[in-house]
Amino acid sequence: MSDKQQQTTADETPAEPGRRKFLGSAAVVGLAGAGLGLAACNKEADKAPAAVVPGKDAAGKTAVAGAHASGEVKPGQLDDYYIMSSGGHSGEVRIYGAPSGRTIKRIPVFNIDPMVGWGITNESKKIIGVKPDGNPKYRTGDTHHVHGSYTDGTYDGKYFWTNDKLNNRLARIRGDYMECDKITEIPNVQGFHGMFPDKCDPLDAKINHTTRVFCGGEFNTPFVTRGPGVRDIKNYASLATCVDAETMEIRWQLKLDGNMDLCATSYDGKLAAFNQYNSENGVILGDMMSAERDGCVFLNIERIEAALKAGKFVTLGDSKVPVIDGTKAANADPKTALTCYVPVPKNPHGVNITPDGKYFVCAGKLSPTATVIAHELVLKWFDGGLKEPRETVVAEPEIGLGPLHTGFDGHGNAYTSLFLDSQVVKWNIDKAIAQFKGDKQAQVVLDRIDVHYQPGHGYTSMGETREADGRYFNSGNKFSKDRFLPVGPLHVEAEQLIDITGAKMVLLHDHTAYPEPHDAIIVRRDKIKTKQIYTMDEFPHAVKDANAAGVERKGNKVTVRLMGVAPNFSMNEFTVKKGDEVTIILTNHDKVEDLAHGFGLEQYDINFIVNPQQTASVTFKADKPGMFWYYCTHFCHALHLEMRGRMIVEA
Ligand code: CUK
Ligand code: CUA
Ligand code: CA
Repeated sequence: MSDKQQQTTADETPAEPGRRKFLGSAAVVGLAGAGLGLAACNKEADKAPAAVVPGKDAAGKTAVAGAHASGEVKPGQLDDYYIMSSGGHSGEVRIYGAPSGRTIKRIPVFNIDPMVGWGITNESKKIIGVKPDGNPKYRTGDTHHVHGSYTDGTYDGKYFWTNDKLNNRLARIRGDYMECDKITEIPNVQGFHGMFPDKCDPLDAKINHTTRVFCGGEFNTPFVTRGPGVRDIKNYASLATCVDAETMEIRWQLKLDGNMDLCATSYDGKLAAFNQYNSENGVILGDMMSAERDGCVFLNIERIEAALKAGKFVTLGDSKVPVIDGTKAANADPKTALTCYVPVPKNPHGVNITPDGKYFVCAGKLSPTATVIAHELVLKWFDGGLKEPRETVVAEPEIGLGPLHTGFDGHGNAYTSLFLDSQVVKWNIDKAIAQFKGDKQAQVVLDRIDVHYQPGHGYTSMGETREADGRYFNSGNKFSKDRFLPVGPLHVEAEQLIDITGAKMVLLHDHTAYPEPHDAIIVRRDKIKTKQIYTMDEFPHAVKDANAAGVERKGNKVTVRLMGVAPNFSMNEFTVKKGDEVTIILTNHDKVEDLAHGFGLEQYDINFIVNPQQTASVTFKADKPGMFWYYCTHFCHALHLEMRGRMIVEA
């Protein structure tokens, strides 16, 4: 960060007179703070990064400003972290490296991707679902959140999930191949937005890993599906959905007052929290903003599961999913309530839990505050030990304008994105609690940094786990004007990586993201163990050898079994008849890492790849007579261009 920028931060203080003051004090703290200050960071940055265990410094201690502290990853060096990022209305999930910001992978999920053949191959269509005409049931999606599976309160690298706000689906990505393996459509909801896996099972102390994924319905939706009733908002409600992490089947839905936006789960498995901005149940903006307070609703998982077991549910329309009543009216008695509605200021956005599991932080959006709710007090309310849900609030500091999402460093500090201020604010949770109790001297806000511009999500390295390490905060900014070369009307998004190891935040670099990511997680690289080569046996239809390869006809159904070995397909030519339904099955026999083959079929709109030892297939109608080249689309060999053959379609 330049001094000029520092200066700008300090000078732009119209909204908050105290800002100038604390910045002055923060500088002192920075100098006094055990070598963690700005100067120390910069010194580290000048050194060539040493080879270290991710998250540790060279001596094996938890890294402060260790390898790659400057944000530079030199050629040939690997990043320390994976950023698993949503792709917004591109419908995909992306993987970036941190600290470099390099894009390492794009994982097609709800979109169609010709590069890998997602939505084109039979295997991917089976996951997406198809219409009667054989085309994918949906072509588009809108991913906002990516969260990983947990064991012992930290990532186990097994699965990652993402939501589709547009067509209301939950998708799972396998951590070993980093590919989508299951998609579940959620009935009865619209605007499936917040999503979070649980971290252990409150019903079984032995289960310390993720078994459920909670999904929020942001838009209030009619409970009647036909007739004039669909206009009457009295029929509207929102549902939270619980999906089984392993089978990806829906376990239950819970009817709630207001709506559900983002989600966070407790480390003990007992609670799932959703912030609500539309407690008014409005359908126009003015109505949604009319109340001074909305809420953060807590789900008592143990009691909901018990209600399910006791058969206390209904079903809706054609759906067989059990719907349990979690509305306020039905849950007035805390001792039996399934839900606790905690009032928080105006249209909150975002709820996050601290790495020690003690507090939920719900940001204000239209209020300049963040509300801190104590986990143990929510449980106390459920035990009948508190009069009002609001008594669970232990702090509500003013932190800046348009607070949205909060990350944590594992040292008691929170980092909240301020959309309107175009800043990230660092504040201390214990100090906020002290201030709430009446300590007027408590210095809650510790630092601010300008970001460019208007941040949405921000998240810290390992910040959603017990292993939050306080190294990086990535700010996902929604606007990037003047930050990159102009490329016409559509602007790329500006992601900014911030070093949070010191008392003051330091901007390391900007990197770009194709529109438009929302949430992401930063996962230490040792948590993820991928496989670079498939096993041929994973594919029951693999074309294993020359005996299995060839053309098989059954009536007008023709199956063409091909093997790919660089730089050859096992057949240079095959013949079918016009009107045949042709299935092409291609197995990549190369075992070399990074050696993929592609299959493009001229004028038939077919395009997919097979990674080493993978099998994929496509089915199409041979409706055009003539000769059509098929060729390898993925550069595999010096003779890659020669890797091709002819499909003859006889009239
Ligand atoms: S939401 Cu986009 S910035 Cu969909 Cu998580 Cu807050
Ligand atoms: Cu095979 Cu290019
Ligand atoms: Ca509201």
